[in-house]
Amino acid sequence: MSVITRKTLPFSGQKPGTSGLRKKVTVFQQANYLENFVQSIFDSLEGFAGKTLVLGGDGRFFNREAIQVILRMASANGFGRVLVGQGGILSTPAVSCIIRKHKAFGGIILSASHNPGGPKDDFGIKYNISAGGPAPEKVTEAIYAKSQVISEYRTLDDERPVDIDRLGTIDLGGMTVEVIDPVADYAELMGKLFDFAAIRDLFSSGFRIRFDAMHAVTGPYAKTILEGLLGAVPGSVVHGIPLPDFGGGHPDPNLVHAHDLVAALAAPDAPDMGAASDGDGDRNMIIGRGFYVTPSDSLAVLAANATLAPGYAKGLAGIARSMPTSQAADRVAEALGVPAYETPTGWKFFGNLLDAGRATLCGEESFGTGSNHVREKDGLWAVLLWLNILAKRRQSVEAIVREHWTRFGRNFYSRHDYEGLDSKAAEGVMAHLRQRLPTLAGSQLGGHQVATADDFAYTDPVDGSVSTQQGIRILFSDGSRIVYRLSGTGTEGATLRVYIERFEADPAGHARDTQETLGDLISIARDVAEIVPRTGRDAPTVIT
Ligand code: G16
Repeated sequence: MSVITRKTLPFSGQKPGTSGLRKKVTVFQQANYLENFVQSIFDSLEGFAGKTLVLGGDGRFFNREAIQVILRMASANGFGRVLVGQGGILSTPAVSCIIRKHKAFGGIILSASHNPGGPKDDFGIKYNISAGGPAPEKVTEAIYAKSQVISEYRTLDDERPVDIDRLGTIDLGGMTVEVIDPVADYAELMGKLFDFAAIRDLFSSGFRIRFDAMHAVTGPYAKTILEGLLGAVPGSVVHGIPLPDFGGGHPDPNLVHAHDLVAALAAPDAPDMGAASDGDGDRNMIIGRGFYVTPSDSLAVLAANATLAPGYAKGLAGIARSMPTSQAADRVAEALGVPAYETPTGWKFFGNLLDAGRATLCGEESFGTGSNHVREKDGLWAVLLWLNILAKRRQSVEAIVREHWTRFGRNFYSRHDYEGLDSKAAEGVMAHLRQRLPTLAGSQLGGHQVATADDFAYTDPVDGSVSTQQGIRILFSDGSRIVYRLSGTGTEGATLRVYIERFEADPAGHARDTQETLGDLISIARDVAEIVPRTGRDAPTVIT
């Protein structure tokens, strides 16, 4: 077996988005497409000779083929060892956990997260650094720059596939391939953070959960931890077998795509808690009996109660949220007397705050919550922290959230997505808003006073790096907000996201319907951005 160099030509558009490079499977299947990107990753890194790489994915279509290509290229480029999940399976938070525990140089995750999978759907690839988190912008920019000038890549001449289904160690051209149990390291870490004995008691007292793994990567993790280690009744984990096309579903845990779960929690015999996770296991949705918890509220509740879990008993150093996420968590930070951070969308922006010990909990409106235990958001972690809190408080999910609102006030919040827009039209909406910014501040919009309006820019407090054009914000003097940004994770056309928020301190107003409460701001948001005339859409495709 020997190393060979193959000639290639650059592909345009190998630019990582919010979370890695995501494209249609058919794009990745073009000769040299994956190889070019992988070589561009390796060419952007220094000092990995003889070191360890972690490799795995969410099991979607093309996962296995991509793993074989990357193993050969990792060997040819000089890595000493690759830890690969059995069957090619590793959830995104598990990769982060394994990189940290085994002090690996970095990791490659194969996933397009919550996007559908299958021959005609999406695939993705992402590089994570030695701290366990997504590569920061300067690395992803370097990868892109390399991809635009690449002329050759290194691989092995022997293309016989490595057996990734049997646990153990194999030599591949002088590099060690270690096929590992995808769940073990992660489950061990969860056992250190949470009071498993208290959660076992909760389940043995008759508490029931329905965890919908959506035929994505979390199935094996949830089965081992919830049913195996914690004693949830067998069958609590549904759609638990990872499938290459996610069973034809859309592995996005929200009210639209996890409709089965929503219906089960609304039924007369509903379990006490429902939860779902996405394609690669980093997102989560939490529901009580007939009661949906918004991701922003979930972050705030978890932060306010985190000390009930042993891993957080000493308190939080700070709480970070992405800019479009509701300000509910800021109120908790204020009450706890710890700093609140507002970062651009994308988990990578939390990495420095976590590494520097400035933030302990982080969260995003896009169904992501996590902590300093790894450097990715973590779906099952959020479920376990909720279970730990429920085990200690012995109240329903709904009662805990309602008490939270009574104490902190309620941030009514909703996100309206316009998916599959013509890219030019979507960019036109953003350009129009940017042009209007100077005249918005101080103006009245439908009876609401605009305090400020800007295009969000972020200066990282740890390394001073600056990220601009991170979303248009209209901030009203009563604390309400409208935020607009274009999704950075789609693979077809453009998706415009509009985030609407209004604060209500008075408990008498907390029971109101969210869309109704936000009604006037929703109309303002549509009109200011000229969404209907510019996109031809008179309603969003998804409302969460
Ligand atoms: C990714 C990032 C998240 C981010 C989300 C936003 O999530 O990891 O940090 O909040 O994208 O997506 P968009 O740009 O479409 O609004 P994931 O779960 O897709 O990796």
